Amino acid sequence: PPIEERSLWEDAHKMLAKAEKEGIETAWDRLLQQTPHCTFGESGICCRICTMGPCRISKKAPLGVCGADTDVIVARNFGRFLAGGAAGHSDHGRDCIEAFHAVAHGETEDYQIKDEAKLRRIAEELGIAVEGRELLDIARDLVEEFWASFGSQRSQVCFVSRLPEKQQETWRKLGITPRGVDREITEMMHRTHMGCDNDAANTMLHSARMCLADGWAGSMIATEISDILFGTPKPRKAQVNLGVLKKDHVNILVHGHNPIVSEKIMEAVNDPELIALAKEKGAAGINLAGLCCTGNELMMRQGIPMAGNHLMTELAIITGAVELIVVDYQCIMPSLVQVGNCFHTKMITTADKARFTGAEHVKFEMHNGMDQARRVVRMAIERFPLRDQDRVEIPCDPVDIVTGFSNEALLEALGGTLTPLIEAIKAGKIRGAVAIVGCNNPKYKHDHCNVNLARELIKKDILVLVTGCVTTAAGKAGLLVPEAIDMAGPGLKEICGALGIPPVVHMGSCVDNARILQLAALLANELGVTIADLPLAASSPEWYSEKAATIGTYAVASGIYTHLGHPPNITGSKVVTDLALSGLDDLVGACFGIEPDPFKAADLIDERIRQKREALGL
Ligand code: BF8
Ligand code: SF4
Repeated sequence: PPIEERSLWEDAHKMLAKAEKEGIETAWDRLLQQTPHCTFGESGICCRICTMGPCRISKKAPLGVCGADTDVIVARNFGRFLAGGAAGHSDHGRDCIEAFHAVAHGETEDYQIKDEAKLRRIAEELGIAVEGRELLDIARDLVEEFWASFGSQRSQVCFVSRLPEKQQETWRKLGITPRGVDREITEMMHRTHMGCDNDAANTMLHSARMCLADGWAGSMIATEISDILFGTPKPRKAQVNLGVLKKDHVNILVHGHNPIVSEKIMEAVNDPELIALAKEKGAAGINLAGLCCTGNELMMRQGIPMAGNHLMTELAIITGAVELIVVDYQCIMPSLVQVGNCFHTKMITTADKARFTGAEHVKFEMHNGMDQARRVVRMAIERFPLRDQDRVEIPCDPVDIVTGFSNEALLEALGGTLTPLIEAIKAGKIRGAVAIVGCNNPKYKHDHCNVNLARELIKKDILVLVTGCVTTAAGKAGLLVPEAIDMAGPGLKEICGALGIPPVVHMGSCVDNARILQLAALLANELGVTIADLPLAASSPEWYSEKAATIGTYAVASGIYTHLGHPPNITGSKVVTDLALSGLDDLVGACFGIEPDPFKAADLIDERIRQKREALGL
């Protein structure tokens, strides 16, 4: 498509034009080369699970060599797809426990406990004695509790206790109460080996269980520990888009997911010695900006600006103003190495589990995080004299946003209890809430669906919560500031206006969707119902990743109707598709809905919220 049709944004248009002029390839070019996509893969009916195959299902050949039919093949492929997502989030959570463990056992001076009150509160919630005990004693017990949620074989993961009893009962009856994170993921790999779970519906139920382990443990533990170690987010101002890069500064981008690396880079950037070195090299200072989810983590807690979301990552380098990009893991396009090579931009990897050929590896460990961060920042400064200022183009001015709405901050804005929110919902001033989450995908006009869905929903007096890459979209559209209430319906405008919050509320990164699960559970407990009874929904309009599908599945399994812009690769199976689009509704009280058009999607979600309100007698 022409450049204007590839993205909603001016900064993207300008960088795409620059890429074209300078002959730099981007995801959009490669999508064209890959189109049309293989229809067997797209509908999920290609099986590569054993070497009697690969098998692909057609009219002529309706069964694989082993006899597996299209339903079994689709369910197995989808189960493994979801396992990838659950493993990604949860292994991020595991790294957070590693850091927390090192702090609790005095093995590092590079990380500390920033939110003592939250540590005590969560320990108490999980039944750990806190009265009269040393902080690190409590921390060590909490670490063990978290490890147990990964390694446990028989007991449920820790935060299932946050759910209403009635909902826990539903899960027990269905056999989907998640045990240890690692057990559920391993079992999925076992079930989908040739000759094991050959019943599509049964595989799907285990998918639900495994994704719940991610939502209510892997991701939730990641969020809670990140708050304990780096501070629980509070509302604060920040800025978004490529305009946050500075022509006269050393520009460093952090990309990936885990704040354990990016928080240290942020500290190093503020080191007076390194700032002096940058000035020696001719720069006015050092500028740090985020990309994707680690950008969300830094923005939520520290107000560090956000350069862009998933499809902006290549384009950020194309400004020519980036000295260095430092990454940990997930959603990092390997092409960034090549795009960086078109400029003076250096790419640094930090995790042994995510190395990129052509990038330099600076391994971050618990005991050396600060030293390594300084080393990386020094490397960035050394690159500054190599920059060709004639090729630099910073395409726009930044847009202001307000971020930092953890549940703790939301409760504070509400005056300490959920009552004002519940009253507003009962009165129909806020008709419901929708979490718009997830990614970009070059198959869509970048951010068109993310932004327009949010705009349509707030017009209908529906509060919107955003995380992940939708955050940057909403921010660029001017939706993350209190003044955005002028775009909202009258009820939402009144309530958000009185509270001084935006109608679209930023709740964090993708693992922070756990905050939304917790909020849903708090509301359900307060009202004496289950999450499935609430006027809530979720949406991932432009999703691309395994993790996004896992989030969607744990949302549905938790009772939250979830809209997706396009289906996963499951359409080759009627059993799996029907379960996803309606069957799950009978089991867990929610299902998926598919609609690529954001305006129609808003109506679909609105109708669901209307039904939920009606069932509650509202
Ligand atoms: O975990 S929203 S493109 S960056 S997968 Fe990735 Fe999607 Fe962005 Fe964060 Ni989430
Ligand atoms: Fe073919 Fe069955 Fe092997 Fe899959 S598991 S590749 S369907 S023989």
